[in-house]
Amino acid sequence: MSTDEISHMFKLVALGDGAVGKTSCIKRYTEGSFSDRYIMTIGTTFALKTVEVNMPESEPVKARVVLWDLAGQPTYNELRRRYMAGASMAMIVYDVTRPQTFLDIGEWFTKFITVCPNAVVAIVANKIDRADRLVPPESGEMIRKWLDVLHYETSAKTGENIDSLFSELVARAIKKQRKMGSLDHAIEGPPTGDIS
Ligand SMILES: Nc1nc2c(ncn2[C@@H]2O[C@H](COP(=O)(O)OP(=O)(O)O)[C@@H](O)[C@H]2O)c(=O)[nH]1
Ligand SMILES: [Mg+2]
Repeated sequence: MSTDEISHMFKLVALGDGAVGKTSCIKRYTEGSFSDRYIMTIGTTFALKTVEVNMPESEPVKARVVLWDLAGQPTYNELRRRYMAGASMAMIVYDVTRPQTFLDIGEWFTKFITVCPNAVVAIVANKIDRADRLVPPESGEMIRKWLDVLHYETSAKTGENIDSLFSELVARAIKKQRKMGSLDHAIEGPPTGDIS
């Protein structure tokens, strides 16, 4: 696949409490693999993925996504802001077996949307393969309506809904960019024509 066919570049950040499955979701999506071992990510890791998205009413679009994966929760606001800055999309992940990680979603959302008010956000209920699930699907539905975001139920282990999550994020980001582009144009006003 040659680079010149790629028409969009996006930054995606993974957010959410520790051990909810951020790294696992990214790994499943970019490498198609999963590990049961918990390896704490050190620092920030990046993954690259080229995505072809079928858009309604236009040709398929090729986009390159840089996925940013930060280890732990940065305690310094400035560090967290720099990590989030310039992102077109965020996935905010919680673990359906740990209710506290669900309760923390609101805070992650507020922090992110303050830095990137125009980004597309997906709230991700991960580990749905687990039999000891405690956070019901209804809670996710509630947060989807409340925050007006995308909501996906996933398992990085089985791969369920992982591809659709990322495809939808990219498709929404492309749509948003197109809309914003035409807005810019509207603000600039119509071309004034030749002054010769
Ligand atoms: N059963 C199950 N375990 C998962 C899933 N996603 C992640 N895990 C496990 O949860 C732990 C933390 O995952 P990790 O991706 O490192 O979390 P992170 O700290 O948010 O990046 C690891 O032991 C993973 O194997 C999932 O969908 N199902
Ligand atoms: Mg991680």
